[in-house]
Amino acid sequence: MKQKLEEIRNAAHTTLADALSLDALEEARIKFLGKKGELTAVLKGMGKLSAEERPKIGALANEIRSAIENEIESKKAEIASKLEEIKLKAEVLDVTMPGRAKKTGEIHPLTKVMNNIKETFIGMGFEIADGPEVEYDYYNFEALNIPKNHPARDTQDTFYVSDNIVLRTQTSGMQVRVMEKQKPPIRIIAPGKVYRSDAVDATHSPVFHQIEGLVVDKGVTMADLKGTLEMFIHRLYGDQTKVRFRPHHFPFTEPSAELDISCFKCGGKGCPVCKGEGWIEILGCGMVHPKVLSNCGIDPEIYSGFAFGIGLERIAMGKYDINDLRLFFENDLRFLSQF
Ligand code: 2U9
Repeated sequence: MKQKLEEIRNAAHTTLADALSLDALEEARIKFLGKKGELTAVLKGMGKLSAEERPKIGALANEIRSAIENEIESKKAEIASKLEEIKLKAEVLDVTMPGRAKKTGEIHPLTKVMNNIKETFIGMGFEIADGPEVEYDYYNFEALNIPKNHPARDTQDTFYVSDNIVLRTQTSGMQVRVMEKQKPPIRIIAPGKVYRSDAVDATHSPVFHQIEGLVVDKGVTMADLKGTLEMFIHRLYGDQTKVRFRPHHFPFTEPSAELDISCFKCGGKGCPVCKGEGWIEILGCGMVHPKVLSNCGIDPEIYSGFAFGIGLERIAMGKYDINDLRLFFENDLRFLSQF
């Protein structure tokens, strides 16, 4: 038994000397000192020893146990200090290294133009109306005087979620909702994404942005429409910009017009930007159709109003001299970081 104990002492010493990690130390402790360990197994057999031998072997076993325990403890300290050393080396900070600049995003050019237009109208007393992009056919078409068989449904062909739910083709539905709830005076702009079933090319995208405006009150006339939009254009393009209204047709306004501005590049002389015309089309507008007012619960005999619609991409393309609409949506940082 004495020999067995000495063998355990030697085996434990060799194992511990080779141990390189705290896990290996724990494994060794279980192997030699654990409940089912080798030393314990020897101690369990001590009953068979003579009364003379038992205390001697007992003393030797205790000595070996504490020798192994001490060796484990000192090895533990050694490994821990090595680990600490490795950790410190890995964490060495070179304070002379140049810092890494954090890249922050830019505000998207469309958002910039959108904010600019919003601020201009807020400055004129308009409020912002926000609403759903997934809209009932009724709010997107019917209430706006565009029944099921109307040709305007072709030019505003959209994505149908179901028979009576569409992705909105214009933000007008929001304005219908405001009129249903709120009595005039109403002065709102409805900005946001709109959708049309168009193939992608340099001037078309199935998703684009609009800002529509609506003013309804007693005695609102075409003169209010012209004055408001002229002031808006002057804020956006400068006071030198000339404005003209060309007759047009929209189902939801009567009379309707398109607003052109004198070319911001050549001042009206004619150049490639205005295709030699001297004028650039900016937005559509008109007096709200009496039928649309009554659809929304507003008496057209008492109230009148004007409305307008601005395509944001067209404005941003003109402002930043961009010739391909797709650039707005590709998220190429080389493009986006220019604004
Ligand atoms: C209500 C009544 C009338 C909104 C209007 C336009 C004219 C217009 C186009 C601009 C470029 C659409 O994005 S675009 O293709 N819009 O020309 N929009 S009047 O008229 C309304 C809106 C709401 C209740």
